[in-house]
Amino acid sequence: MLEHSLVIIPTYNEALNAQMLLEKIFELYPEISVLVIDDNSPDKTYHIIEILKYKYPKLSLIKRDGKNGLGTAYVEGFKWALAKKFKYIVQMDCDFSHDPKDIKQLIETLKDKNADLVIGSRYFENNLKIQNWKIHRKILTVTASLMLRSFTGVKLMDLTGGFKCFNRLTLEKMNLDQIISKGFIFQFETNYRVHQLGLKIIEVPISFNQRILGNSKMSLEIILESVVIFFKLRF
Ligand SMILES: Nc1nc2c(ncn2[C@@H]2O[C@H](COP(=O)(O)OP(=O)(O)OP(=O)(O)O)[C@@H](O)[C@H]2O)c(=O)[nH]1
Ligand SMILES: [Mg+2]
Repeated sequence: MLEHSLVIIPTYNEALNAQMLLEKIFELYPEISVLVIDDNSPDKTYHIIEILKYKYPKLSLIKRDGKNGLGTAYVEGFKWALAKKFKYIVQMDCDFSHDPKDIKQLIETLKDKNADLVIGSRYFENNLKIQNWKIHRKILTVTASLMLRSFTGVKLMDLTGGFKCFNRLTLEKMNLDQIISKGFIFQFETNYRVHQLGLKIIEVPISFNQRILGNSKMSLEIILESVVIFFKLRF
C-alpha cells in the first residue's frame, strides 16, 4: 500500500524543518515516496532536499521560479502524482504541525472505508484541538469552517485543514485546471469540489501542533484571497 503512496510537501523557507521532517517520514515509512515542491526559497530549502535525495531515492523535488502559493504548488504536485501513477496521494505541511505518524492512518482509512478523500481533522468531539495556538488563529479557523459549512452545505468539521489523503481517481475526476485558489483557501476549494462531485469524504482526528521553527506564511493577502474565492465558488 505505502509503495503506491506519495506525500506532497510544499515548502517556502522551511530550512529549519525540512531535513528533520523528511528523516522522520522515511524512518517511519521507508517504502513511501515524497515530493517536495519548493518555490525557490530564499533560505535555500531546495538545496537541503537536493542533498537528501542522495540518501533517499524515493524523494523528489520540483523547484519553481518563485513564491506562487501553496495551492498552485499542490496542483503541480497532483499532476505529477497522476503522471507517475500513484494510487494514494497525501498532502502535508513541512512545519511539524502535522505528525508523520498520522500518514498511515489517513491512507488506511481511505482504503478500508473506500473513501475518495480523507481529511485529517483538527476537531475532536466538535472542539478544535490545537496545542499552543494563538487565540486569533483559533477564532479565524473556527469562524472560517463555520461560515463555509453553513453557506456551502458541506457537512464537515474541519474545512481548512491541510493534512489530507486523495484517491488518485478523485484527482482524475476533479479537473485540476479549474482550481483557482493560490493560498490556504485551496484547502477548502478542493474539499468543495470533491463534495460537488458527490464523492465520499471522511474525517479522522489527527494531532495538530503549532509551528515551532520557521515563520508563518499566513498574511492579510492570503486571508483576503479566501474571502474573494469563497464568494466566487458560492455564487
Ligand atoms: N511551495 C510553496 N509552499 C508554500 C507557500 N506558502 C506556504 N507554503 C508551505 O505550505 C505549508 C503551510 O504553510 P504555513 O506557513 O505553515 O501556513 P499555516 O500553517 O497557515 O501557518 P503557520 O503554521 O502559522 O505558520 C508549509 O509547508 C509552507 O512552507 C508557497 O507560496 N509556495
Ligand atoms: Mg503551518
